[in-house]
Amino acid sequence: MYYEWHHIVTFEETNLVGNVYYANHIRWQGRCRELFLKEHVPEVLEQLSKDLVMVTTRVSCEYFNELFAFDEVILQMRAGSITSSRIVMLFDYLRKEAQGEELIARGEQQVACMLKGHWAMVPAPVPKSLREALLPYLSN
Ligand code: SSV
Repeated sequence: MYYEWHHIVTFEETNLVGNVYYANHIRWQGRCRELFLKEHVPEVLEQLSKDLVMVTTRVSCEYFNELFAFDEVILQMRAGSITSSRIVMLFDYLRKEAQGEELIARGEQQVACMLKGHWAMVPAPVPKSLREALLPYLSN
Protein backbone atom coordinates (compact mmCIF):
# COMPACT_ATOMS: atom_id res chain seq x y z
CA MET A 1 0.00 0.00 0.00
CA TYR A 2 1.07 3.60 -0.70
CA TYR A 3 0.51 6.89 1.03
CA GLU A 4 -0.27 9.34 -1.80
CA TRP A 5 0.29 13.06 -2.10
CA HIS A 6 -1.09 14.84 -5.19
CA HIS A 7 0.36 18.05 -6.50
CA ILE A 8 0.06 20.35 -9.51
CA VAL A 9 3.40 21.89 -10.50
CA THR A 10 3.52 25.70 -10.23
CA PHE A 11 5.68 28.30 -12.04
CA GLU A 12 7.30 28.94 -8.68
CA GLU A 13 8.85 25.46 -8.92
CA THR A 14 10.23 25.73 -12.43
CA ASN A 15 13.54 27.19 -13.54
CA LEU A 16 14.53 29.40 -16.48
CA VAL A 17 14.39 26.48 -18.90
CA GLY A 18 10.83 25.65 -17.80
CA ASN A 19 11.36 22.35 -16.06
CA VAL A 20 11.06 21.68 -12.33
CA TYR A 21 14.18 22.61 -10.34
CA TYR A 22 15.65 19.40 -8.93
CA ALA A 23 15.55 20.52 -5.28
CA ASN A 24 11.75 20.65 -5.32
CA HIS A 25 11.52 16.87 -5.53
CA ILE A 26 13.23 16.72 -2.15
CA ARG A 27 10.90 19.38 -0.72
CA TRP A 28 7.94 17.28 -1.86
CA GLN A 29 9.28 14.29 0.09
CA GLY A 30 9.15 16.54 3.14
CA ARG A 31 5.58 17.67 2.50
CA CYS A 32 4.45 14.10 1.96
CA ARG A 33 6.00 12.76 5.18
CA GLU A 34 4.60 15.66 7.25
CA LEU A 35 1.08 15.10 5.96
CA PHE A 36 1.42 11.41 6.76
CA LEU A 37 2.22 12.27 10.38
CA LYS A 38 -0.64 14.80 10.53
CA GLU A 39 -3.16 12.29 9.14
CA HIS A 40 -2.02 9.11 10.88
CA VAL A 41 -0.17 10.03 14.08
CA PRO A 42 -0.88 13.64 15.11
CA GLU A 43 0.42 12.81 18.60
CA VAL A 44 3.90 12.32 17.11
CA LEU A 45 3.72 15.86 15.69
CA GLU A 46 3.01 17.05 19.20
CA GLN A 47 6.07 15.16 20.52
CA LEU A 48 8.15 16.81 17.78
CA SER A 49 7.32 20.17 19.29
CA LYS A 50 8.65 18.86 22.63
CA ASP A 51 11.56 16.45 23.09
CA LEU A 52 11.36 14.16 20.04
CA VAL A 53 13.60 14.86 17.05
CA MET A 54 13.41 13.08 13.71
CA VAL A 55 16.76 13.64 12.09
CA THR A 56 16.99 13.22 8.32
CA THR A 57 20.14 11.15 7.89
CA ARG A 58 19.98 10.38 4.16
CA VAL A 59 17.99 11.59 1.17
CA SER A 60 18.19 10.85 -2.52
CA CYS A 61 16.32 11.21 -5.76
CA GLU A 62 16.93 9.60 -9.13
CA TYR A 63 15.45 11.57 -12.02
CA PHE A 64 14.14 9.80 -15.14
CA ASN A 65 12.21 12.58 -16.90
CA GLU A 66 11.42 16.28 -16.63
CA LEU A 67 8.34 17.86 -15.09
CA PHE A 68 6.76 21.15 -16.21
CA ALA A 69 4.29 23.71 -14.87
CA PHE A 70 0.76 22.29 -14.47
CA ASP A 71 1.94 18.69 -14.62
CA GLU A 72 -0.07 16.56 -12.19
CA VAL A 73 2.33 14.76 -9.90
CA ILE A 74 1.49 11.84 -7.63
CA LEU A 75 4.01 11.03 -4.93
CA GLN A 76 3.62 7.50 -3.58
CA MET A 77 5.37 6.86 -0.28
CA ARG A 78 6.10 3.47 1.27
CA ALA A 79 8.12 2.33 4.27
CA GLY A 80 11.26 0.54 3.10
CA SER A 81 12.55 -0.66 6.44
CA ILE A 82 11.98 0.04 10.10
CA THR A 83 14.69 -0.61 12.67
CA SER A 84 14.58 0.20 16.37
CA SER A 85 15.22 3.90 15.82
CA ARG A 86 15.26 4.47 12.05
CA ILE A 87 12.76 4.51 9.21
CA VAL A 88 13.51 4.36 5.50
CA MET A 89 10.88 5.83 3.20
CA LEU A 90 10.65 5.07 -0.53
CA PHE A 91 9.07 7.45 -3.02
CA ASP A 92 7.75 6.95 -6.56
CA TYR A 93 7.07 10.16 -8.50
CA LEU A 94 4.40 9.66 -11.15
CA ARG A 95 2.97 12.07 -13.72
CA LYS A 96 -0.70 11.70 -14.54
CA GLU A 97 -1.15 11.25 -18.30
CA ALA A 98 -4.25 11.12 -20.49
CA GLN A 99 -3.88 7.35 -20.37
CA GLY A 100 -2.16 6.10 -17.23
CA GLU A 101 0.89 7.35 -15.37
CA GLU A 102 4.57 7.84 -16.17
CA LEU A 103 7.33 7.14 -13.64
CA ILE A 104 9.27 10.43 -13.42
CA ALA A 105 11.64 9.81 -10.51
CA ARG A 106 12.37 7.60 -7.51
CA GLY A 107 13.54 8.76 -4.11
CA GLU A 108 14.57 7.47 -0.75
CA GLN A 109 15.22 8.94 2.65
CA GLN A 110 16.11 7.78 6.14
CA VAL A 111 15.14 9.42 9.41
CA ALA A 112 16.52 8.64 12.88
CA CYS A 113 14.46 9.20 16.01
CA MET A 114 16.31 10.94 18.82
CA LEU A 115 15.48 12.58 22.13
CA LYS A 116 16.81 15.89 23.35
CA GLY A 117 18.62 15.20 26.59
CA HIS A 118 20.19 17.67 28.97
CA TRP A 119 23.61 17.32 27.35
CA ALA A 120 23.10 15.78 23.96
CA MET A 121 20.67 14.12 21.61
CA VAL A 122 20.40 10.38 22.12
CA PRO A 123 18.93 7.72 19.79
CA ALA A 124 15.33 6.87 20.68
CA PRO A 125 12.91 4.14 19.62
CA VAL A 126 10.50 4.88 16.78
CA PRO A 127 7.30 5.91 18.63
CA LYS A 128 4.97 2.90 18.96
CA SER A 129 2.02 4.67 17.31
CA LEU A 130 4.19 5.58 14.30
CA ARG A 131 5.60 2.06 14.06
CA GLU A 132 2.07 0.65 13.96
CA ALA A 133 0.88 3.25 11.46
CA LEU A 134 3.75 2.32 9.13
CA LEU A 135 3.06 -1.42 9.04
CA PRO A 136 0.41 -1.36 6.29
CA TYR A 137 2.78 0.71 4.13
CA LEU A 138 5.78 -1.61 4.39
CA SER A 139 7.09 -2.55 0.94
CA ASN A 140 7.16 -6.27 -0.08
C1 SSV B 1 10.73 18.41 12.33
C2 SSV B 1 11.03 17.46 11.27
O1 SSV B 1 12.06 17.59 10.69
C3 SSV B 1 10.07 16.47 10.93
C4 SSV B 1 10.39 15.24 10.45
C5 SSV B 1 9.37 14.40 10.05
C6 SSV B 1 9.57 13.08 9.76
C7 SSV B 1 8.50 12.33 9.32
C8 SSV B 1 8.59 11.01 9.10
C9 SSV B 1 7.48 10.31 8.60
C10 SSV B 1 7.55 9.05 8.18
C11 SSV B 1 6.51 8.51 7.45
C12 SSV B 1 6.67 7.34 6.75
C13 SSV B 1 5.59 6.83 6.02
C14 SSV B 1 5.72 5.76 5.20
C15 SSV B 1 4.52 5.22 4.52
